[in-house]
Amino acid sequence: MVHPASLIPFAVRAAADEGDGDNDGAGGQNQVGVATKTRAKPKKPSQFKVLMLNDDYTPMEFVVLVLKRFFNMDLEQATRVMLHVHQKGVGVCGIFPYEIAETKVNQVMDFAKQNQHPLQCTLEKA
Ligand code: TYC
Repeated sequence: MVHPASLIPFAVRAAADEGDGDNDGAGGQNQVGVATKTRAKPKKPSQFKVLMLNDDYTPMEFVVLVLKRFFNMDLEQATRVMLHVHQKGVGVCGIFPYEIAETKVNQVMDFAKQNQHPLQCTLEKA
């Protein structure tokens, strides 16, 4: 990955950062609360797998419906993933940034509970 700072010519960076560590370009003479500090090494948001777990009671049709509704799969994809989980015990529904992955897990668990199925869904760092 190309570091974003390396895209800025050195002379420009040196002029912008007067070296007092606050990156505000004011040499430490600035007012309180000017939030201009940038992260030295920007982190790309970490990704999380949403996993579906097998059980003996949730109907296959319900799992297919969940995969279509919350993971935007078509019938063929959803059936393939459902059968994979049924046979192997666990399968990946998708990979998302943490907050989206967490939301999907909650949506699936709430929907399963509403319908009185024991279907379990969880997160794992990708
Ligand atoms: N094993 C379930 C059955 O035979 C079907 C099932 C598939 C349940 C996938 C959960 O995540 C699951 N009815």
